[in-house]
Amino acid sequence: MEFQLLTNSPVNDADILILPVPWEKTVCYKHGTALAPAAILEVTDQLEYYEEDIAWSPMKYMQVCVLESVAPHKDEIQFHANLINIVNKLPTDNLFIALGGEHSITPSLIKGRMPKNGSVIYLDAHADLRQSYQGSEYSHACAAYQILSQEHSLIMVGIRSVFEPEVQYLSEITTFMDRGLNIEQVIKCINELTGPVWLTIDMDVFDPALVPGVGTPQPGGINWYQCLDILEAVFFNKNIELYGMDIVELIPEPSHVSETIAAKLMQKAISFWGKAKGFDHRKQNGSQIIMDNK
Ligand SMILES: [Mn+2]
Repeated sequence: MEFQLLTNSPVNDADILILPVPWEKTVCYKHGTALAPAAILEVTDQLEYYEEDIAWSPMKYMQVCVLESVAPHKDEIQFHANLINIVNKLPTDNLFIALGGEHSITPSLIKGRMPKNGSVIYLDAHADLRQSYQGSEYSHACAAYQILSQEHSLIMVGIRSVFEPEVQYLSEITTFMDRGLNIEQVIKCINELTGPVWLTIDMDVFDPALVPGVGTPQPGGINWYQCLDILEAVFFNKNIELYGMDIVELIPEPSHVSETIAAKLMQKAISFWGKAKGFDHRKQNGSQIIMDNK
């Protein structure tokens, strides 16, 4: 698979690593998230190379590699062990973006890639703080609890569906409930972060009128520009080290709007990261140039 139909660079040369993780095991309502990585990458073909917010063409300056998809496994414990092992061996001097699959992949991605005592910015409609769900502690409903168990702190944004016993945890972590969300306060909180950071975006954080293609939709939700404001705050904070991000819980749908939003979100992340790292002042040796010279 490719990003914007660009030839994949060797893993060690790539500035951007994209890992498809089509894992779907514990979803409880609508199915299809295993199809999301391929659907998101397919619609990247419809995006312009030029990114209008920063006003540059990031792929003229950066090389991209879409890695081989992580294979599913009938045993979920084995699957997560494989996933941790795969991401642990990848080079770290890059922007790492995993495409889910369900939200249960996030704790394993973090475990394989980020040192302890980091901060995880968690955009989601649901609190995901159950200790186990339907017999599995690897359920997508437990992802945030697993992250807490790994000794990371959480900043949760967009929450609007909570199981009563989760309330106790929510009160102990930084939580921005969806109703009355003050995006300036979220940005202030992100600006104050230091050290290791991970960004996880459950696509159900968006208004389902905007992104209907999710497994467990909830009314309310953030809009496109609020999400971009959060993204900018993360990528332009020079006091953090971003170990990676993931986009999860998308289900491709007939209009392709949901997967287009996920694809453009990925492009914005690449653009903001590249700009913050000063790639726009480097030699033009990116995937787009390599392709044009072929
Ligand atoms: Mn979630």
